[in-house]
Amino acid sequence: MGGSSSRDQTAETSNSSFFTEDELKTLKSEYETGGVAKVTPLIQRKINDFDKTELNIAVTGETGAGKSTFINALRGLNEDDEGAAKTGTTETTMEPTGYKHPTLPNVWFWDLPGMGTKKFPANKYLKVMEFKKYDFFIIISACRFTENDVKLAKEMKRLEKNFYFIRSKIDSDLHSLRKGGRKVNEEEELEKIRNYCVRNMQEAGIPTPCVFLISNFNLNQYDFNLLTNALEDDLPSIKRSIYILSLPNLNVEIVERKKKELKKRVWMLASLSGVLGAVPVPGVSLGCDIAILIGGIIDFRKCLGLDDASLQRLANRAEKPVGDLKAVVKTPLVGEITPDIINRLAWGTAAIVISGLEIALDIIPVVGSIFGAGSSFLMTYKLLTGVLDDLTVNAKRVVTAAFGTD
Ligand SMILES: Nc1nc2c(ncn2[C@@H]2O[C@H](COP(=O)(O)OP(=O)(O)O)[C@@H](O)[C@H]2O)c(=O)[nH]1
Ligand SMILES: [Mg+2]
Repeated sequence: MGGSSSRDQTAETSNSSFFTEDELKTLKSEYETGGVAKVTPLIQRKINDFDKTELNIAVTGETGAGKSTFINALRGLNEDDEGAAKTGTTETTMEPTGYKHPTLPNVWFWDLPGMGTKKFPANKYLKVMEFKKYDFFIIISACRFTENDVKLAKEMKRLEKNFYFIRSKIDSDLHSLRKGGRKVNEEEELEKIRNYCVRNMQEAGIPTPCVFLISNFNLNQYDFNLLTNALEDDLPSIKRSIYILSLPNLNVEIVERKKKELKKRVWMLASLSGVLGAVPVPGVSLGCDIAILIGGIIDFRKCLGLDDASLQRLANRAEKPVGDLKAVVKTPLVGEITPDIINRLAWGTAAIVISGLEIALDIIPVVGSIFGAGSSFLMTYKLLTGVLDDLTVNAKRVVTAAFGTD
């Protein structure tokens, strides 16, 4: 990959909990000396970190390269959707333009004008663009990468920023090759384009560039998955989590990856519920905090693209009636969350103590000992795990209905 690969081994562990091994050790020792009162602020601080962390993705390249179209595609937006970036304009602004993620308030995509236009000589560019702010850079080109692209990449390397090259409009390359009914070996042609870009950059002084071939009109094809894997590997743990949740729902693999990240949120919300304790709600006999539970359900369904607005956007992208997607959603969890639905969820949690013990023994004895079996922690954990499973199954059905892959 481009810049320095900074996978933080220590923070990321094999457990699927929200806390790292080190944090769990700290929680345990603090608990032993100071009880729940001492661990509560630690848990709350971690949740705050999670909620506050921003992800800023910069996209740069010459006018017409496909920056705006790519930013829309990453957000699962069509050009005429609300908040979409205008495409096909030749106007270039001097400043980076920020675009919000449709569901995650802390995720921003930045459209940066290409470097080296007359308005924008290289030295001035690097100053104006506030490089520090971005988590990584994507440099897009629709044909060969220019001297300026390379200059920019070298500068990023110097600043230890990760950068990735995208060669866009691959669909139209293949389309041109197929003109007149010519038979084309797609793999071979893609390899040729890749090699051409790589050679082009090697000559300009980047010895091992990684180039991803992409069609902004269909991210499910070509190298988009490889790109997301590379990005994921290079991001530190909390940002990685947010990045995965920000991905458009393109296929069942992405839904599954999101589920894994949301599982950490189950831990987070269960811990929060555990330290806050149970809040009794009239008519619902449930030993946990209902507000946390409902908040979790709403959050999960947004992240999995099951809220109305997300379904509509997906339908637009897939060019299918939204009714076709809604027809495969078979869970009461997408409607209004009523006490009745919560009660139904809680049904069958009589075995809570047993599965509670399983969790405690199997994954983290610490949290088990802090919160105790039958506690608000375990109840929330159990209910949200069920919610997540149910929503994931439905989200997979929806992407399959949208893009017909599985
Ligand atoms: N065929 C094809 N056209 C694309 C692709 N990405 C962008 N375009 C088109 O290229 C033109 C310029 O794209 P735009 O996103 O506005 O480029 P920007 O100036 O870098 O923001 C528009 O007409 C887009 O529809 C792609 O992957 N494939
Ligand atoms: Mg643009």
